[in-house]
Formats: sequence, structure tokens, C-alpha cells
Amino acid sequence: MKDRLQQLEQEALEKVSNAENVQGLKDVRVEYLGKKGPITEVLRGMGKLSKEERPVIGQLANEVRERIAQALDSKQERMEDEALDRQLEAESVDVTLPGRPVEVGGPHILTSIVEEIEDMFIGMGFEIKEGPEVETDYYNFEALNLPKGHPARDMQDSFYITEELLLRTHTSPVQARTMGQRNGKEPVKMICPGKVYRRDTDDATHSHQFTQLEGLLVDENVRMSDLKGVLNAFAKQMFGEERDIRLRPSFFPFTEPSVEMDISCKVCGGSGCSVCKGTGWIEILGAGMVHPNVLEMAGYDSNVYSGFAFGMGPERIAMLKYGIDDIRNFYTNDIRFLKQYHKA
Ligand code: 2NL
Repeated sequence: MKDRLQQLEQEALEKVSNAENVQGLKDVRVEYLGKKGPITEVLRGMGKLSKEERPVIGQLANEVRERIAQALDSKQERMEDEALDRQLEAESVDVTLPGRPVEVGGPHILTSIVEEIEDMFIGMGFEIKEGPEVETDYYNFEALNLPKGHPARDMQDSFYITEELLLRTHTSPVQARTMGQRNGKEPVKMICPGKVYRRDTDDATHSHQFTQLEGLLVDENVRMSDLKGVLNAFAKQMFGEERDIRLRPSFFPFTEPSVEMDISCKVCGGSGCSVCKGTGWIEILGAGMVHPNVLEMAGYDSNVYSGFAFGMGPERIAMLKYGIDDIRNFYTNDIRFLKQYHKA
């Protein structure tokens, strides 16, 4: 019996040390320590032993069983540790690898131009105002001296949502709304930049959506010379101290008289070249004295109050300033175009 147990122990320990994986260990465990295993068998046969032998063999059998179990447990633990180590090794992150570069963005050129213009007018005491892009017929047209039936209200020129609602075709309704909030007596000194919409076929100089920036000053005794002074200061800050301006008669339904402002050509200095088409002048914006009808509709007495207004397209300003020849560059978001205007 004793020899048999010692032999079993030796066999079992050898198989444990030869086992190559967890399943192999399980097989050994079942084979030697299972209910039908040889050690159980030895213990079952104890009844046949003498009284003296029984406790000795019993103790030995239990010791053998214990040692085999311990060998199995420690080898299994080692195998599991090794498996974990292998897994950790495989999944480890190499923190010394270089990172993926993050693209650094910057403001869109139109944002920069609008902010630049805003800063100039803030410097002259104007406030910045914004308003809705979906406008009522009243504020987009009626309040600006564009009664129903006026050619500029042609359906072709606007995106209508209902009969009475449309995407604003200019930023002027922001000014009409602001004037209407001043109780017919408080002055207005504002500019309003923003997106506007027109039904138009896109090409190098036209877009169905573009940016406008308008200005308005209403007070007692506002004269055309005030308009000229403000626009002259703006033109020189924007395009250079050596620029001259000139005002030409024009027409807008919401101003009377109306003018268009040119700046002297910065390419030829006024002598005439291809950029200014030989004239020496480049058109920058439209302006005029606020039409008395517009003042009256907003609640001002046009015999006491007067005002000037102007409107410009920041796209056009940017195109002239930087020599950009296609308005679609502003909207198609080719990063190679946009990057050129990111300030360092
Ligand atoms: C242009 C010309 C202009 C105005 C806009 C205006 C607004 C009110 C009253 C009177 Cl509330 N006028 N705005 C006046 C003259 C010209 O824009 O060529 N814009 C791109």
C-alpha cells in the first residue's frame, strides 16, 4: 500500500510538471484526485487493513493527496500569471510613440474681415447689432420704403417661407427694428453685419448667400458731410492712408439722396490700370441719407431727425483687399485657400 501510494505520488507529480497547459492540469487532477481515481480507491480499500496499518496508510494517503493538490494549484497559478503577463504585454500602450498631429484652425477670412470692420466702427462710437435671418415682409421691405409691387420685391429675388416670411435679402431690417425701439427720439449709431440671401445663380461674383454689413446713424442735424467723414475714415483705415474717396450719385429706395463710394485704385494710385478698368477708382459701398418715409415709419419726426446709412459686402471688401477673384472661394472651404488668411 505504502509503495503504491508513493508510486502514485511520483507519477502524478511528474505529470503535473509535464503538463503544458491548464487543460492538461485539469486532466491530471481528475485522473489522480477524482472520485474514481487511484487514491480514492486506496482509501476505499482501507477496511481490509489491520487496525495498526489503517491510521498510517490513511495519513499517508491524505498527505499524498494534499501534495498532489498543492503541486496542481501552484502550477495552475503560475500558468495563469504567465497568461496574464502575456496578455498585458500584448495590450500595452507605448507612451513613447509620437502623437498624431492636431490641425490648428483659425478664424474664417470673412469673420476676420467683419471683425476688423467692426473694430473700426466701434472706435467711432457705433454699436454692433444682430437680428433674425428669417424676416417678416414688413421689416425686410415695407419699413424700408419698398411697398408691395416694388420691382426689388420680385419673388425671383428672394427665398420665401410663406407670403409674409422670407430669408432676409439685406441686413437693413435689423436697423428698421432698432430704430423702432427708440421711441421716435433716442439716437441710433449702429452697424449690423450678418448673412443675407437672394435668389440668384451662383457665379464668380454672385452667391445666393452672402454677407452684408450696414451702418446707420440717426440723430438731430445729421448731414451728408457726417456720412462723408465717417466713410473717409473707414476707407483710409481699411485700405491705407493714401486712399482718396469720391461719392457718385446713385439710387436706393431707402435713401435720398443716394450715393456710391469709390476709393482711389491702390494698384495704380489713380492713373488707371486693369484692376480699376482704366478709371482710377474702385467701387466699395453704397450709402445715402435715410429716406424720410423710413424715418417716419420707425416713429421719428423727419422734420427734426435725419440720418445716414451705408451698406457694404465684406466679401467684396476682402476680394479687393487681397486680390481674390472668385466669391465661391469663401464658401467652398478649400483649406488651402482659407489657410492663406490665418494670422500668425
Ligand atoms: C449696398 C448698398 C445700402 C442702406 C444700404 C439703409 C438702411 C436703412 C435705412 C436706409 Cl434702415 N438705408 N441701408 C443704404 C444705402 C445703401 O447698401 O451696396 N450694399 C451692399
